[in-house]
Amino acid sequence: MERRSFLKMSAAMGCAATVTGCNSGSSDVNVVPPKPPVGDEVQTWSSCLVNCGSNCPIKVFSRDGIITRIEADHETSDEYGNHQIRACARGRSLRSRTYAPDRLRTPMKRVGKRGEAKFVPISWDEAASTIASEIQRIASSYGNKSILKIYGTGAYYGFASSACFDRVLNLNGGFLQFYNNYSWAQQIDAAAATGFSSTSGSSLTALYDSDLFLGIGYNPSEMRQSGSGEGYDFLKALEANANLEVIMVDPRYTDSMAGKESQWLPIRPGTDAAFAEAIAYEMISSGWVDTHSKAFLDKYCVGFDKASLEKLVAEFTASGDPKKTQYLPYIDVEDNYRNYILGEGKFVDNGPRTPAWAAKICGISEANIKSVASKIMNAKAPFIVTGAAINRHANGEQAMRACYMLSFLTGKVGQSGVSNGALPYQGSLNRAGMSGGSNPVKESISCFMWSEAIERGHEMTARKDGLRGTADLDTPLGADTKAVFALNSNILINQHSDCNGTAKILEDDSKCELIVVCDCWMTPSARYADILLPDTTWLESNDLHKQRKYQCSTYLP
Ligand SMILES: Nc1nc2c(c(=O)[nH]1)N[C@H]1C(S)=C(S)[C@@H](COP(=O)(O)OP(=O)(O)OC[C@H]3O[C@@H](n4cnc5c(=O)[nH]c(N)nc54)[C@H](O)[C@@H]3O)O[C@H]1N2
Ligand SMILES: Nc1nc2c(c(=O)[nH]1)N[C@H]1C(S)=C(S)[C@@H](COP(=O)(O)OP(=O)(O)OC[C@H]3O[C@@H](n4cnc5c(=O)[nH]c(N)nc54)[C@H](O)[C@@H]3O)O[C@H]1N2
Ligand SMILES: [Mo]
Repeated sequence: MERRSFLKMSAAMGCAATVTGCNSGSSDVNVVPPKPPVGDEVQTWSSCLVNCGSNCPIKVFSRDGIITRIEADHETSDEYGNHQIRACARGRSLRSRTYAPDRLRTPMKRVGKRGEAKFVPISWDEAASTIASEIQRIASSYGNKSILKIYGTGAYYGFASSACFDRVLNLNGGFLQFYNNYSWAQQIDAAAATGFSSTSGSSLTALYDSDLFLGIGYNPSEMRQSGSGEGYDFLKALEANANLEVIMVDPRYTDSMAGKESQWLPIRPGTDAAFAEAIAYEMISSGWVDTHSKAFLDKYCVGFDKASLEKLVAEFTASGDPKKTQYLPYIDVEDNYRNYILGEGKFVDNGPRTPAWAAKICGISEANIKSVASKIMNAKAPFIVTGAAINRHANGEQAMRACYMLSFLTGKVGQSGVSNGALPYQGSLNRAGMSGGSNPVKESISCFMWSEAIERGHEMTARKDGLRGTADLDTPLGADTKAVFALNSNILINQHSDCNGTAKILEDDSKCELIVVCDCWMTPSARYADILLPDTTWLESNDLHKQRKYQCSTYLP
């Protein structure tokens, strides 16, 4: 009901009441319509499902099906460890989000050129039958590998969630899948190459026993803000350990600092590898590694120096195991970390990774780099974390690996108060959902390759393009992407790289012939839809979620 008509109606009702009052006792009294009873306010539990991943529990109050207010959790007496899982501003504003006036309300189809955002409303029946006939046409003309559902993190529930559309597309013979994610792709591979998983660092409670924290692009107070996130755990650890020295390396001065840091080192974005390598140079060239951590490196690591690689070659050769001997031709004992950092052997032309060399690249002074290096060497229990921002740059994999090395160079990984360099454990509520069925198409492309797949999907292979699920590395996929489903995703234009280049690819509707977008709002990506579907938000849909008592127990460190 619009506010104006509401006011008119209440004015009319007020008048009626007055008239009734005047006529009380007369026989006309019953002509006044009875007021509809106002329902009681009821409270239900839901959770905030924005993709910080914390999934905070939320109390939703409503009356007659209309949300009246939102409250965050305050069910416990709030000792840390059994604390209230208070949502951040995003969780608390879910009522405004749900009732936002710019919500999409009806299915629409494109009438202008692709990207012009000229749409007309259509019925759900027309939307459904158009999508049905288009995916059948495209599958039979180009094959099911030409249909792709791209990455999207706006909703993990309900209509746009994987399950519903996966099911439809699977029943149509399947669709090309993607692997990996925009958040962590490079760091996942960098961590695997270093020997662990990218989110398997020590829990933040280990900070209680540490004397030095080095956060490189680490910002839990902004990325995991609520009571269930590491922002709070980080704060509590700093409170509990007053002796902890906190050094933050970030181009921005962030909420994770805000006076809590001992030192902020602003760095040029994308240059962390140079910073880390110069620290490694200090640790190795000073002889500190030889005296303090060489035994650890010899025992647990491979590739630090020539001797460790020679040992590996001898071991592989002696084993006679083809699974190992197949790698022998690729092992170059000169190609080792120590040579690389010191600029020796085959790396003479690179030169040594000195602080003077790095300072010019990363913008942190030589003196500050040397000081961080000596703090790491002198710390009893250094806790080093490299945040995922470092991986979201060109060559992010190598930058992550460079930073991860610092923890191993200390030789203290595994000791109390020390971490391995990876992100601390991130707790979150498990969400239940229905199954999308099984997909007959087994090939998958990297989540980032979808715009390439529109241009030259037919020639992509495992060897050249990282295609997965094919037996032969050189077998081409054989299909360009002809249909794209962007569900709860703003990746088409906003969140991918090279927006203008991507827009050009999408504008040509002879390349990708069908774009379906499902969102709650008109976004840059939604403008490129052929069929645009409005979605409910999660407070408007029924789903399976756990009760608070179960949710909270999953968060506790
Ligand atoms: N330039 C740049 N690009 C980036 C990043 C960056 O830092 N900088 N970060 C990368 C990372 S880590 C990620 S995870 C991705 C995120 O990229 P996306 O996965 O695209 O995430 P969002 O843009 O948060 O949300 C996607 C869409 O979901 C919609 N949405 C919200 N609620 C609902 C709902 O209930 N139903 C439906 N159907 N839609 C809904 C939103 O309106 C939004 O358009 O971006 C990546 N791209
Ligand atoms: N409030 C909020 N929280 C979120 C999200 C959100 O959209 N809003 N998105 C969620 C998602 S999907 C993800 S993947 C995570 C991402 O969370 P993070 O991976 O932590 O990503 P960012 O917040 O982009 O970056 C972390 C910090 O790194 C800094 N930084 C950026 N580039 C560099 C660099 O080159 N070097 C160094 N040293 N620092 C750098 C940034 O200034 C920032 O303070 O956050 C999640 N949480
Ligand atoms: Mo992300």
